[in-house]
Amino acid sequence: IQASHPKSVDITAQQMIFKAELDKVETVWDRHAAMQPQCGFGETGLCCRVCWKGPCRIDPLGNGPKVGICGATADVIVARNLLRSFCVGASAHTEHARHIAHTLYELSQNNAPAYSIKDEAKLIDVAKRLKISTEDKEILDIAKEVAEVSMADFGKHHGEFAWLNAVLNPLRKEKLASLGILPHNLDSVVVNGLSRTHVGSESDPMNLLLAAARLAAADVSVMAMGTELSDVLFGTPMPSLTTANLSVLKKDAVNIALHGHNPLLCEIVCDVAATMQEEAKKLGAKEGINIVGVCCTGNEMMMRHGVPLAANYLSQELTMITGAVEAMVVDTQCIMPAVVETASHYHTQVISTMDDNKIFGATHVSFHPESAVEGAKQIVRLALEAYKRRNPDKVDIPNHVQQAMGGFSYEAITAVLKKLDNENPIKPLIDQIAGGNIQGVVLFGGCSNTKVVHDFNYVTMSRELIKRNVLVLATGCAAGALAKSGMQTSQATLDYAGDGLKAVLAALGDAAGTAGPLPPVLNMGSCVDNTRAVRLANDIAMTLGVDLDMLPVCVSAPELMSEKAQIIGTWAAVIGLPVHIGVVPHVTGSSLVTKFLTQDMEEVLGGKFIVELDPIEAANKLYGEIQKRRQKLGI
Ligand code: NFS
Ligand code: SF4
Repeated sequence: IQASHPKSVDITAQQMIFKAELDKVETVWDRHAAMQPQCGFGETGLCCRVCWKGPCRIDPLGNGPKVGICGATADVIVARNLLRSFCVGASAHTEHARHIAHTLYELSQNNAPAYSIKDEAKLIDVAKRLKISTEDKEILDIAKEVAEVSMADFGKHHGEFAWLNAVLNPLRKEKLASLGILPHNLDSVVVNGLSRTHVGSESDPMNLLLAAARLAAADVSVMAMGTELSDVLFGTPMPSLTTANLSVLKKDAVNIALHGHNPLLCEIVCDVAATMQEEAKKLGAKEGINIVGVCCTGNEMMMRHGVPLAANYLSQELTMITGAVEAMVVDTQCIMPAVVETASHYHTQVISTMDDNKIFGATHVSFHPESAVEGAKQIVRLALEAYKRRNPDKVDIPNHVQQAMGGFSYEAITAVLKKLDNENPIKPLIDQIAGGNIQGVVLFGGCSNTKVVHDFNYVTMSRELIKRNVLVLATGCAAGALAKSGMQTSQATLDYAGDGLKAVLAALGDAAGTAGPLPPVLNMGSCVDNTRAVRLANDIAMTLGVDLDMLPVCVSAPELMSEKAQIIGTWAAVIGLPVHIGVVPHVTGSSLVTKFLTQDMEEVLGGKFIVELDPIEAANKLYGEIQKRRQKLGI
């Protein structure tokens, strides 16, 4: 099966790729082409730069040295590189969650005036799961305790790992404990992982892989913290209709693209922009200020406020190619350094906001919880200034507005199910799975990657699976791709779903009170929000009295690239799920590591990686895994 375009199947992206050529602006695809052929040592994971005796490289074809200068084998080098990458991915999640927990704490001390507890019920629910008593306590006191227990998890050296207990089901915890890979906190597993990769430290590749599994269990815990505390501060998402793709930019508005990850920034910019609409209109922008999202910040705002999503990772530069973006406001993660160069061809102001994530060439507005409103005002003013410099001749905004429904948090899904069975909301879902109307569930997550035609695998695989009555969940750039391609609409259910799935989604749509069936792809949010799906899966598993390794549930990251996506895929396998990836990971230089990840891991943990580059074949393989698990369950 061939994609309709060599670079992207997002038609608005195709238009802007064409415009980029006319405007003589380089894009990520040009840089990808210039980088070919890519280094075979790097691709196979066989390049070691751990110490300055190196770099050392092992020839994957067996010619030349078989070990590094220190004697490290291919297996050691590959396992060490992998663990290092995972440490970086986990660190990114850790800093994200730490920031939010810290803000919650500051709020409880009245030091963060821009923030408030938007969802008290969620706070109480989180407190309970963290085993914090809430009786007769003021809400701010509960917030303080939740923040303190969360922050303590980062550096805990004894006692309970509170978020791990809240996230992993008891059976999985037992399993990890029996393997000696139950982590005790968040920060030291990362430090431990890094220290083991120092020159002359661990040279047992299997033990390095176990360290990676332990790190992954910590990572899933910290991601849950990030998501759930964000819900407390900004509200738990509920379904709402919005639009997606580059058409969401408006010719007659001051367009501000919010890009990055942490809702701490974008929430306040949204609030402040709402109060500055008149200033924009005075400048001649008839439609005022138009906020759009890019990447996971976009997902966060789409989920909670129905803010339109302009782009996922690979189309981030293309937002500016429209010539209509006044400001690209970024915080951290997945921001291509190239955005500054792209912006320089237009009037776009790139604004960085985090003191520890500066973007070279951008204007920096230092953003802090204590002074968030002032910071946000400054940002919006910079956008208004930029609007005066906009060149109308360079503006060309695609016109293919795509509807999308977002907001399917765990709570939102449970609320719909409650309408069918208030006592036991998970039962109707289990019944449909057991009866076969829903064959299984596939969670799509991860990035976009120039090695894959942008959005193509997501669209192709999801359609293929939906046709076979597999319910699809999505987060991150996967959710973005599937929003932009129309897969988060009632129409997509009518067009693509198999009969069983169609009937279920129609019944759920009735229960939810939506105009038609629920979409066949339920958007669960940003990348960090993957744990929303874990909670749902655990509910199913615990009701059935089994662990996740028995459920007909799979994960797919068919266009992944980042280290965060790598560790997410790893925890999904570590908690017992088959994980498809559509890009060859940098491990093939070690047969031991490759075999562990794709085979042996399944025997020990129940989950494993499936590498398949062809999207139809990948859908077939996941469907096969689902059937295997249905058989094990006897359904
Ligand atoms: Ni997650 Fe991939 Fe980035 Fe979000 Fe997108 S690239 S790992 S999905 S934006 S974090
Ligand atoms: Fe080479 Fe060993 Fe140094 Fe790696 S750690 S660069 S293999 S000498």
